[in-house]
Amino acid sequence: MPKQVLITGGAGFIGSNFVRHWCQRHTGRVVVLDILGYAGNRANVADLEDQARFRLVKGDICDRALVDELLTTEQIDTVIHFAAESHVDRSILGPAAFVQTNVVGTFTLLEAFRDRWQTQGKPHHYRFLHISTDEVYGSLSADDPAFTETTPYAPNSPYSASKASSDHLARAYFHTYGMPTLITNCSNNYGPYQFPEKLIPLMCLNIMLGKPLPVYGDGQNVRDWLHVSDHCTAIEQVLHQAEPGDVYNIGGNNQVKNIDIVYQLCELMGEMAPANGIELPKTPRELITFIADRPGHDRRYAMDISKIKRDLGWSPVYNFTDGLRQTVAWYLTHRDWWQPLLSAEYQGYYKNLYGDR
Ligand code: NAD
Ligand code: TDX
Repeated sequence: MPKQVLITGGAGFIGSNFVRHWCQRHTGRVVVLDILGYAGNRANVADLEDQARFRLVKGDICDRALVDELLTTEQIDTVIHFAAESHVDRSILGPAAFVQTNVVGTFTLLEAFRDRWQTQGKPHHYRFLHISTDEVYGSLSADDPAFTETTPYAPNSPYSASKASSDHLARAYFHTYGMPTLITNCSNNYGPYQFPEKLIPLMCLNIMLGKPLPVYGDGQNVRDWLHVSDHCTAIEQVLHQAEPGDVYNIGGNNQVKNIDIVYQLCELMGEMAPANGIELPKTPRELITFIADRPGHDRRYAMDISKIKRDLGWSPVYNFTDGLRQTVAWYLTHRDWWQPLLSAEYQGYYKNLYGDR
């Protein structure tokens, strides 16, 4: 029997990539619940809207009545929960929204799902997959081993603290009620449709626009980068193969320093922009600007992915250089997607975040 899925946050970056991935491989109802705020964009799923089995609902995961109604009328048996406030810098400026959506919103979904699962007689095939992050484990120094599923939580930003709280709730619903929750903790994603507040798309756009490339601190912070398509296959496998209550780390085995990514993007843009008929206003490397560090900036993340490899047979397939090249090509050829995000509607948002730079 095909799964009837509710995908929260499905018009954001990873969610929309996942919805497309899922629709190409599975039949059954697909309902997306997204508030369509600054990071949620109807255009991200526009190509799916003509499918009768697909429905995009604009709404808040904190709205219990709406969530109840969707779970019931759409006969949902599987929730894949991406919806979140996702940007660390914004969580430093305004943590309240992170507690509301990431903690209260996740709690609302868990309660609504528990109600439905219980009234339906606790069917064995029901699943609640909570999508989380490597940031809940805190920061590594250069020589520390990578995070495993048993590394103690040590979140350092309001974002990661709110994600950690929601992970604990998802875990508790399995242990207390036996509800079939699953948790995945993934490293930094990159790829098409990422909102240009995050490192890679921000640098791509600023190179095209001739604006400074703001690098925090000394640029030596390390992230473990994974192509969003690899994240989608991991989530799909966890959903199909994992046991209720399982937790899986997902990552790219691909640790890169921020400054090295910026250098690579400068090089790729310099090479690929002219081939796409785009004249860059300035030499990309000259735009690199070191700025004051992000408060509480985690130094290094790295994921140990041996558990998901061993149990589920999942491994990332993208090579970082190819993935970055594909991503740069996407931003070069999708000005119609990102140009509206620079409009007056968003100007206040960027100004709050980056001042006048
Ligand atoms: P995103 O900001 O692009 O997307 C989040 C989506 O959630 C947006 O479409 C937004 O409109 C929606 N949303 C926000 N508040 C909502 C609310 N109250 N009700 C309904 N919808 C709401 O973020 P993303 O990068 O796609 O991240 C998706 C998930 O993956 C998040 O849970 C994030 O913590 C997690 N994650 C992200 C990364 C990464 O590198 N981007 C890595 C690991 C985990
Ligand atoms: O302008 C910038 N300059 C800069 O040096 C930005 C936006 C970022 N950076 C640095 C900060 C980080 O060390 O680049 C690194 C990556 O930054 P982000 O893209 O903001 O990602 P990060 O803070 O690592 O968090 C991301 O990965 C884990 C996602 O935003 C989270 O949602 C996810 O959970």
